[in-house]
Amino acid sequence: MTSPQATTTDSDTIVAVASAPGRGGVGVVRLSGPDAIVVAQKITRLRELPARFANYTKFCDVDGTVLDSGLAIAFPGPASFTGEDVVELQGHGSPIMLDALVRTAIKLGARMARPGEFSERAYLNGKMDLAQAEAVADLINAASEASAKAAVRSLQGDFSRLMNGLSETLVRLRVQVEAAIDFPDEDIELLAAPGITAMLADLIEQVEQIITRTRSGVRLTEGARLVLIGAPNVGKSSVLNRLCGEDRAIVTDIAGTTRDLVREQLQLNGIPVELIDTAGLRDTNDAIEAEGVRRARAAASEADLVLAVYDLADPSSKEFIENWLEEFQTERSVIFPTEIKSNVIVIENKSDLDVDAENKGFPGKQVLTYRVSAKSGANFEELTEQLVELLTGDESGSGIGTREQTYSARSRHLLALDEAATGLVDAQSAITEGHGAELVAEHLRHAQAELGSVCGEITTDALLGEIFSSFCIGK
Ligand SMILES: Nc1nc2c(ncn2[C@@H]2O[C@H](COP(=O)(O)OP(=O)(O)OP(=O)(O)O)[C@@H](O)[C@H]2O)c(=O)[nH]1
Ligand SMILES: [Mg+2]
Repeated sequence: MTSPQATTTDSDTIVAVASAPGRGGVGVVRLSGPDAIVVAQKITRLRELPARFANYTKFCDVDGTVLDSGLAIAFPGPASFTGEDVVELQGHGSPIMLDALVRTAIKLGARMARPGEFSERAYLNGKMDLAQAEAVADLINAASEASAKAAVRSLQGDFSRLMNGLSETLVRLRVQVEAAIDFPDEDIELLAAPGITAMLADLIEQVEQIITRTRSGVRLTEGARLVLIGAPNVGKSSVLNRLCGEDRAIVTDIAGTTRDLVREQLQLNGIPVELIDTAGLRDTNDAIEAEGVRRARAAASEADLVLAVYDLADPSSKEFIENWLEEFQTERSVIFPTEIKSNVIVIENKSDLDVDAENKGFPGKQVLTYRVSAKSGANFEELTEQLVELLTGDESGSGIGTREQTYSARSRHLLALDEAATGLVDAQSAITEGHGAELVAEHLRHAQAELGSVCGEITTDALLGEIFSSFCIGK
């Protein structure tokens, strides 16, 4: 575990309901800080709270009124979640009583915890690094079992260990490069030595491999938004129903059936996905349908992946997609210059019909096509794998989340890794182009700072605030 740059200086004792909002069999109030045990002793009226022992007790208000009864468990620091003195009061899961307990703790000197403050203190006290603290929140928010398992792996430090391994190799490389700075007459030759160039090349390869794995992790954690688009009546709603395994959207043979966006949450081999069905795109005088078409276009422009559907038996619907692709790719290329190919998949639907041979394929278009029948379900398993592969970059889209090495990650981590890769590649070019050690060292320093920001060795208060404020209260 890496040691964080600061320990908590906050001497407040914080309190919050740690169990889920609403009613439950059991509800937990958590206290952390220097006065946690004293406050809990006053609430429980117990003279002693032996460490890690489940004390069955009453919980009282400051005036002695009994609010509830339950278990009080003390975890004296540093052997606690936050590293500080922590007490958990486990009462009955009545939201009213839990609130009353929190108010009592506040009257006794504690203050209400901010969202994520328990995890933030755990991080600041070196109980876990930043990527692990984020995994706590990702575990709580996980939308699929695969996402939850991946978050547990990150929480246990799988991702952090990889990052720390990279960081250590980079430190060893930097030692050599920084040493060359002291020999300004020979630094260029020193840097071009095979020891350094091979180490750098190896490091770049490692970072790239980790980027690929991290991308899958980000998908598992953050999910993806998929949007179905196409001419009316091509079978978009039928495709949505097939992928959901349920009749969620209305299907009829009337063109213009779907008007508004239909959103469904589902999992594609463990990846949490929001799939959005849209109104068939066409020019129309119907004000309601026109609004639907506008919404469809807007949804497509914000999608992680667009599923452009056409009807194999209807050449005009294919032509429609061809024209739409031109327009869409131009629009997207401005925002995502490198992603054009991977964010659209063309679905050739109604393969069960006797289709015209001429109507097959997209000659000259660099776009992935997939042939299915929403009616018979033909090819849907393969389509799902293909979608997962497109979303994660993982070639065996079959079970990304079930694999042992998949850990959870966030876009923030991916951006930092990309920046680190850029720093390393820049250092490599600087060596090849015969620049001095100063410049090479500067690129490597940049890469190190980016790697360090993932686990939180190098962070700013603003970044910490942003990360922990998205947690729930009590965590
Ligand atoms: N033969 C065959 N018919 C299909 C298939 N998929 C959909 N259909 C039929 O095509 C018609 C239109 O299907 P929808 O799913 O409503 O099409 P849509 O693209 O959502 O249509 P709009 O909402 O009007 O834009 C219905 O009669 C479906 O039963 C398929 O794979 N094979
Ligand atoms: Mg529809």
